[in-house]
Parts: sequence; C-alpha cells; structure tokens
Amino acid sequence: MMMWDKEMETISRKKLEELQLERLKWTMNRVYTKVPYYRQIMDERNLKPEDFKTLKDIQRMPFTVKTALRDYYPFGLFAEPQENIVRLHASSGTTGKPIVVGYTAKDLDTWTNLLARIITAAGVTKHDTAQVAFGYGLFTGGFGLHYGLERVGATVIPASGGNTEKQLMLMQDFGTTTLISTPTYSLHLAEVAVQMGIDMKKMKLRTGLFGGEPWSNEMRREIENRLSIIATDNYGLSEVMGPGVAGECTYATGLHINEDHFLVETIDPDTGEVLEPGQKGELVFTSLTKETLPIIRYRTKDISVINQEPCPCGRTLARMEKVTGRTDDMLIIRGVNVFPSQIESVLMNMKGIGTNYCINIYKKGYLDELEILCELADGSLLDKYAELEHLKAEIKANLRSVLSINAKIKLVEPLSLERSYGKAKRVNDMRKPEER
Ligand code: DLL
Repeated sequence: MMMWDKEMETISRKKLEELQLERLKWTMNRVYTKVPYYRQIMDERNLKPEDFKTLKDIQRMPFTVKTALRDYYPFGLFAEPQENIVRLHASSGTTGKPIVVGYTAKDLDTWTNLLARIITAAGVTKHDTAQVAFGYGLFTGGFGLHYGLERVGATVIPASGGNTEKQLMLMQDFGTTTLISTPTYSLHLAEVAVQMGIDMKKMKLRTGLFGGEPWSNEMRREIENRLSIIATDNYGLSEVMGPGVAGECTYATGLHINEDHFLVETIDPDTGEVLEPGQKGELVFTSLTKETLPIIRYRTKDISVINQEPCPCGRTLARMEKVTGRTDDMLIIRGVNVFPSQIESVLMNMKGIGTNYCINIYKKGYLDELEILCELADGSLLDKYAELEHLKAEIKANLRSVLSINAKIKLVEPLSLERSYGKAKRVNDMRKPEER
C-alpha cells in the first residue's frame, strides 16, 4: 500500500497524542496572543495558554460556530497580518456574506501535503492524468485538489466545474485516468456521455476522488459501475481547511482523518456532551498547525462516527464514517451550500413578491434542481406576461448572484400556497435521504 507520509500515517496513538498536545499548546498560545476573539473568551474563563496540559483540557474551551466567522467577517479571526497571507477562499454562510478563510505560504504547503496524502491513499500516482471538475472560484475544492495532485506528480487538467460536453471531450482526448468532482456531477457526466454516444467504460478513467456533499454507498456503487472506476470519498470544510481533512483509502472503510493536524471530537448535538469514539454525533474540529485561521472546537453540524481501530491498509489515523446528515437546515444543491435563509432574504428584498414562498429540490436525472414558488403580492400582474417574465428573470439573477446557482422560478397567485399553522415548512427536499 503506497503512502505519502508513512511515518505519520502509521504513527502509534501514544506518539500521535504527544504530538497533538505539543501542537495544541502552540495553537492555544497563538490564539491567546493573536486573536482577540479567543483571548476574550479565555480571559472570561480565566484561562491562560499554559492551562492546556492535556488534550482533554480543550474541553475547557467553548465551541466555535459559523456565526463567529460571520460576525468577524471578513478577516477578524485571522491570526496573521495581510502581508503573510498568500491566498483567500470563501464558502457560503447563512447570510449574503460568505465565510472567508486565509492561508499563509506554510498553510498552503501543509494543505497541499495533506491532499497529497489522501490522493496517494486513493491510489493516484504520477502516472495518472487527473481532471479537476470542482469549481476554482473561491470554493476550496478546485485549488485544494489541484495542488495536491501536482505534488504527487499527476498531470493536472484544471477543467473547473460545468461545461459537461467539453469535460467529456477532454477526458477522451487527454486520456484522463482520474476524475475529481462532486459525486453528483460524475453521474451527470455519465448521463451526458450516453446522450452523446460516448462509452465511458472505454475511456482510460480508472479512479475518482469525490466529495463536497453527502453521498451514500449505493451512489458509490452506481458511480463505480457506470464509469468503471474506483470511487473514494473525501471530506473537509473551508473553516477547518477545505478538502484534505479526511479521505478514504482504497479499502473504503471510512475516511482517514489527518489527526496530526486536526483534533477531532464527536459531541451530542443537543447537549454538547463529548462522546466516546464509536458513538454517533456531531464532528467538532480543532486545528493544530494552522497559522492564518486557527479554529478551536469548530462545530461542523456534520454527523458521523469515529473509529480508532487501525485500517487493513496499515494506517493508524482514525477513520470517520461517511457523513450521514447535518444538524441544521443547510442544503447542499449541486455541491453548493445553500441556506433557506439566503433564498428568503433575496425574495424578501424583491418588489412584487409576497411573503409566502416554497422551495422545492428534486432530482432531474442525476442533477439537483432548485425550484422556487413565489406568491405574487398583487394578483393583477397575472395578466401581464411581459412583467411576469421580467420579474422572474430578476429573481433568478438575484438568486444567482447570492447562491451561484440557477433556480427555476414559478410565480403563483396571491394566497395560493399552503399555509401552515405551526412552524412554516417552506423547504420540500424531494431527493431521497441518501441523495441529499
Ligand atoms: O466542501 C470542502 C471539500 C471540497 C471537501 C472538495 C471535499 C472535496 P465547504 O464548501 O465549506 O467545503 O462545505 C463543507 O460540505 O460541512 C459537509 O456538510 C459537506 N461535505 C463536504 N464533503 C463531504 C463529504 C467543502 N465527503 C460542508 N460527505 C461540510 C458529506 C460533505 N458531506
């Protein structure tokens, strides 16, 4: 079994914990001296960096949640001045403003190495030609995988997202062996290939690294069959680093967490109680080496189970089960994080639209479709075709600029949508649970 960093990937738990503790102390010292947000929290609790003497002491810190990043938008939680930061990325937050993350040159080097690890674990080498069909525009997926692949020596095709027919042409002409995309997009590629009369099984494609959204093992089998490849799952989030937090080896029995750089906990999402490995709960991460954006006990809202048993591949780093769901209302539509509140605020800022709306998400083939039904404020508009079309186009454009995805808009008569008597249920996710 090929490994990128065998010493670290097969480290004993005892040695790993020693290293984690040393790095935790370094991190606590940095956040205390460099990030006012954390310093205030520590002062309020009478905590000094030297109070973190064991890994368990991290439990003396409260959790960090997404709103903290939003409140300190854009750079308030950074521990480095602008001149040391060489890259910014962003992901969508709960309002129009995204969550911004930054990297020093050292952060980028660590990130690249961690991806090289996961890419190697997935069986990809310098003999591969890898097509990156993740977005490069502010999303961490494109650049993250891109540099990791270069580091292992693969030939990288930075195709970026979309442009499906061209993707297929490049795959055939350049002899792509590795596909990097969301799981959903790989199936869309397969579907378009059929329409174009292309047999993907005849391509050189042999492996795929997928991630950015939840997907089931059933979907994995479907992808493996249709594309005739081995598909691995890759997990990460911008706030913690982006992709490269955890990824599967070819045994595909859980995603190896890069524990030498991230301390993982699972908690009961309702009580915040820390759970034991093997118990299902919300993942919480603390960064151990990040310079720009150290993050302490970040609540991911992602539900999983940690397994510390060594893997048949020889790696000792703990594995997390495939993420099975989230504790909040965030939707993932075509790999893009979407909060219903974002849609709501766009609609609520539009003239001519009432306060009732309904969000439908369904599958069209393998792709997610977002459809929004909006009640008109004034029924007399129903007779004016040109005005209706204009309003629709305007809503669509505003949503696109906030969410970066296209929605189908349907304008309906005032008072025609179902009213609820308790909490409004405005989101109708018709995808099967394992497709969400
Ligand atoms: O999606 C980073 C990434 C890019 C990971 C490419 C893997 C590959 P964000 O846009 O910040 O970052 O979204 C993070 O997406 O909290 C999960 O809810 C979800 N997610 C990401 N990967 C997986 C996965 C990137 N493999 C949020 N399985 C996370 C399930 C995933 N959910």
